[in-house]
Amino acid sequence: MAIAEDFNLKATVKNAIREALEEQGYVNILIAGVTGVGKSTLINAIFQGNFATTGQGLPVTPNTREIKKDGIPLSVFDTRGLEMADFDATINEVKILVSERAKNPDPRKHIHVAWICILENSRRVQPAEQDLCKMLASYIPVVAVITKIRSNKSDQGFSDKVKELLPLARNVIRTRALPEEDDDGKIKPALGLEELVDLTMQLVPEGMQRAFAIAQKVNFNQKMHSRLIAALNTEGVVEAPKEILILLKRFKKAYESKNSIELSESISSDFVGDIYGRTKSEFIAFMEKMFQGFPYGVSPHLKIEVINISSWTDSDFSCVVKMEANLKFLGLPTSFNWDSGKLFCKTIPEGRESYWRIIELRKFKG
Ligand SMILES: Nc1nc2c(ncn2[C@@H]2O[C@H](COP(=O)(O)OP(=O)(O)O)[C@@H](O)[C@H]2O)c(=O)[nH]1
Ligand SMILES: [Mg+2]
Repeated sequence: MAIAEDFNLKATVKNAIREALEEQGYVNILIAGVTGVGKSTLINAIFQGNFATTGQGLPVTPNTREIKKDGIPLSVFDTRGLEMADFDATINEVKILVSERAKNPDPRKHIHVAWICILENSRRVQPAEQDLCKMLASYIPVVAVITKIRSNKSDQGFSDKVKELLPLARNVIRTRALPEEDDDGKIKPALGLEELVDLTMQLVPEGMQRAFAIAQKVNFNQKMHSRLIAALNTEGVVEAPKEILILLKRFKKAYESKNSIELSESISSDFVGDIYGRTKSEFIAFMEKMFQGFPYGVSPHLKIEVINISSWTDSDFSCVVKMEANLKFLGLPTSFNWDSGKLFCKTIPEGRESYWRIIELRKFKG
């Protein structure tokens, strides 16, 4: 038997994703705060790949290191030195860094957002933090991040105090980067990370949002992902009778949602074919294998075109179709394109509700 079209899906998809990634943007985040406030821990809790613990980063100023990692479209500029007596010098270094970068014609080089971290336990906002916030806010959005919060109730007016003392910060987010065990052995979960990610997402420029979505790990499977996927939308070009239209739309929908069970409902149990399977179970197995070959974040799009109708009765609708699939990765079009060529497709009404199903699918010769 010949299940044809055994194209090298994995390699092709990988290539297409790599190309798409090149257009995804790049995010630069500045994170500042006194030593021990929890910057590195926060970075690791929010970003992919143990971000802060791998490598020292490159010093870009005496008190700022740039941390980045292969394959992640993010740089974190980790600034310390706010606790030093001459914090003015640190703030000036950062000012030069941010303002010079802002002049770069490539927006991927700009610093896009800053987090200023303040320890909840300190109950104080230092003059260094106030000066830094004021300076940064004239260039980029600033978020005040309260770190190592003890509980939801432990704030006791501290957030308001931070808001008052850092009036230019866009918001104050309370966080706990590490889950903790309390005295009774109960685990207290990390807190505020999603909120910080959501707010930051809104603050980074649109062209960098996808990069940020990829770099962070807190919210990948939830809102961000669906937001990106929601942007996808292609309608197949179909001209056929209503029943066939419904069938092809169901087929398309099942294919696009990588749902082999739904797909199976569009296929007659008496299916015969010579291209993706000889029988229904072979056909479904082929599709299943293909769906599994699509990595996470990849969504297939199927365009079905009815080229020619050869039979149109109450019990048989036969036509020549062409299917074209392409893949999007996190909403980005990739160069992946697959064309079925001309296929002969026979459909019949089946079952009690006379629901039309595909009973034959062959390479069209002619
Ligand atoms: N309990 C608790 N400890 C934390 C939290 N965040 C950081 N730490 C601890 O605080 C210490 C300093 O954190 P680190 O991230 O190195 O601070 P940095 O100097 O600002 O980078 C480390 O021992 C962390 O484990 C947190 O949310 N809860
Ligand atoms: Mg650190």
